[in-house]
Amino acid sequence: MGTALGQTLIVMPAYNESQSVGRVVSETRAILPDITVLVVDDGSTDGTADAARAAGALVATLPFNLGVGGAMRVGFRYAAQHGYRAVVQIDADGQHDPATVTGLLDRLEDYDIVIGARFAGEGAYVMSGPRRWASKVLAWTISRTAGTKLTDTTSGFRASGPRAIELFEREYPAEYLGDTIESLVLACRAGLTATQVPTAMRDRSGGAPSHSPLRAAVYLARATLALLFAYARPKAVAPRTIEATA
Ligand SMILES: Nc1nc2c(ncn2[C@@H]2O[C@H](COP(=O)(O)OP(=O)(O)O)[C@@H](O)[C@H]2O)c(=O)[nH]1
Ligand SMILES: [Mg+2]
Repeated sequence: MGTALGQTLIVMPAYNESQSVGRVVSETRAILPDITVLVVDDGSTDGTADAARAAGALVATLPFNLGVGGAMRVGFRYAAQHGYRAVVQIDADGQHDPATVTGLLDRLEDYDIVIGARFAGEGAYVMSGPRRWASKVLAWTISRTAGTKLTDTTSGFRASGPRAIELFEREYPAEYLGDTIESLVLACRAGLTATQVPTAMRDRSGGAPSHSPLRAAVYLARATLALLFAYARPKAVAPRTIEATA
């Protein structure tokens, strides 16, 4: 048994996802009874907040666009203040299957962070070109830091347990790509543990991806830089709960 659904907060970063967010919230709530869904509407201009609310989500509306990392920080802060034991990040475009959330929660028994990894054998999701190579380099480097094999460090489908919530509500990287790569490095260097479970990736159910082909082309350079910055930063102070158990 993993963390109870009643103690789990789903955090859905959303930027102009009015075409899909309602459906994704409804599906998530139908599959996971008792779950609370917090949509962080990041300065959308298309009615994302109303669609999310109509489907039964709590909505935090940011006055202007902060990016996924800034939105996730809001989610972690909310979770910490309201005593949630787990945060699961799910994209608002329908690519992450809520049916696999319980599989992530089960692994939180033994790890602080559980990544829903896209190319660990499930589904047919393929990356191509520089994005694929960047992912391989990053996965290899971060696996060394984490002390375990992680193959998909840029996945936005993740579960975080109590120690990770405590760290991330204080410090969560908000710069481009930091929300996935740098947050993992930050956590592992602070002594938290991470693992992955294979998950299938579905197609977007509407709207447009935020990564254009051009953005994907500069991915390698920026991701490598992001990683260098992550290692250049001083180590984060371990959360209190770690000290208590040490
Ligand atoms: N809060 C916030 N969410 C964003 C932003 N850009 C994208 N997202 C959300 O992040 C999730 C993943 O974005 P997406 O464009 O699908 O990225 P991809 O799946 O990696 O191609 C979706 O739920 C988006 O709505 C942003 O600037 N702010
Ligand atoms: Mg997507």
